[in-house]
Amino acid sequence: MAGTCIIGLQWGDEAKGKIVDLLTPQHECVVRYQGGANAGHTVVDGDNVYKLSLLPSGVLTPGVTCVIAGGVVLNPAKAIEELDELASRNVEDSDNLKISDRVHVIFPWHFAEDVAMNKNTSDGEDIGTTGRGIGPCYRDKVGRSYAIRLGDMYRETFPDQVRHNTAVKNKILAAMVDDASKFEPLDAEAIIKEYTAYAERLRPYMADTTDYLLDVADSGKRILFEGAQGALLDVDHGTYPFVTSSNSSGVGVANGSGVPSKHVDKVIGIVKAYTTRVGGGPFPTELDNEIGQRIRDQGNEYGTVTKRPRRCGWLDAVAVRYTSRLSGVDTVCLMLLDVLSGFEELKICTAYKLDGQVTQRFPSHVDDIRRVEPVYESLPGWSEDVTGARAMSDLPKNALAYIDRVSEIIGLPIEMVSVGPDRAQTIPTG
Ligand code: 2SA
Ligand code: MG
Repeated sequence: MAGTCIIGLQWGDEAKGKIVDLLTPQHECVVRYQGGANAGHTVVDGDNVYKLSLLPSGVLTPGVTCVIAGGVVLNPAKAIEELDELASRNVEDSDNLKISDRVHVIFPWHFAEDVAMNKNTSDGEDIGTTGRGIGPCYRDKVGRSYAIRLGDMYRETFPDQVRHNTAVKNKILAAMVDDASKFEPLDAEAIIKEYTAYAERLRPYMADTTDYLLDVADSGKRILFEGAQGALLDVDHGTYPFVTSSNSSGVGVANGSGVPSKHVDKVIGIVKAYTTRVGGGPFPTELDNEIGQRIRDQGNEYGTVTKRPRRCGWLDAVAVRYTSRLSGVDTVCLMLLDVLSGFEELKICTAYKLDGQVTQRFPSHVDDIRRVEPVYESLPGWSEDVTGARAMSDLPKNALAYIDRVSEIIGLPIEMVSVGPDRAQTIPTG
């Protein structure tokens, strides 16, 4: 047994990066295994704020090996940009990063397709993707015809692969844009030049990470699996089609990393004390009013990657119970509790009403999720600022009651409570 998983149980932005950062020193390596540069992990250490979208949050801890496993889609420019930024801040990196030769690489046509496809869902509502080429790259990976993996970029055949793909993608893109006369075709030779330079820069990091991780797991050393996005964005089990294109719930750990689940002995679910969502799609407890705006202001709820305002609402315990079961969660960290300070009344959604029936089931079809009416339980709020709390005994009585009730409703122990972005603002409950 060797693995701990950190999984977001909502629609992302649960502050997973903070918990990953906290637990990293107890692990031999930290692994990103799905998603790409659509994630936004903020780690705060004193006066230093690090915003990472692709590199594992563990790169901030010297002596820990960081792995970008095969299930990730790699934006090489972004990886290099983050490496350069860390180097300029004297954060140790180069010996400690391994990037799988199996990762699929995001090319310029993927960005262009992402923008064009976003507005063309069969559902009618925009997905509101991050525009980072994630969906198109995963689609090509599964489709197998126009995909290029990191390991391919060092082969003689690479330039011809790019020429072939560019020719086909230019036709597809011309057909997708509204005004074909304004379409500027992608230039294969320029892409070859740009990406060959990326490949050279990333060469020292490339490795067979599946083999490496299996060796680490077999030797019983500890691995931390860092989930990106949240379980409700899981392509198979989330609010499809308003999801990302990878398995962002706990079920994705084995397929993305290549490490079988028998090596995982602890799954930690990360839950915000309320709910947020960026992009389109149903959101039963959304507060499209002044309470939602107040949560957004108090929680600074804007996308790390795209700066988009996040939609805000009450804690949806039906959704969290579903995603915690799906992800095999053992314990929960309750994040951003401080954001709820100052509300007279707090609400938790304990059930849904659908077609007159009260249900605990999280519906599988997006139209049913759109139609559910949340059943709320009301709890008294607290007026005290809790950001200075360092022990459970420092928290107001109503905050403690809120934590207990959340734990009871979702049926899981809460292991840690976070009252602010700093490492020090994390309170173990036990
Ligand atoms: P994509 O780009 O194909 O993955 O978008 C598909 C949907 O997944 C959502 N998504 C996210 N939701 C929350 N946080 C994410 N990361 C960034 C952050 C988002 C940002 O940490 O703040 O900066 O806007 C993330 N990544 C993807 C996305 O909104 C679509 O609904
Ligand atoms: Mg985020």
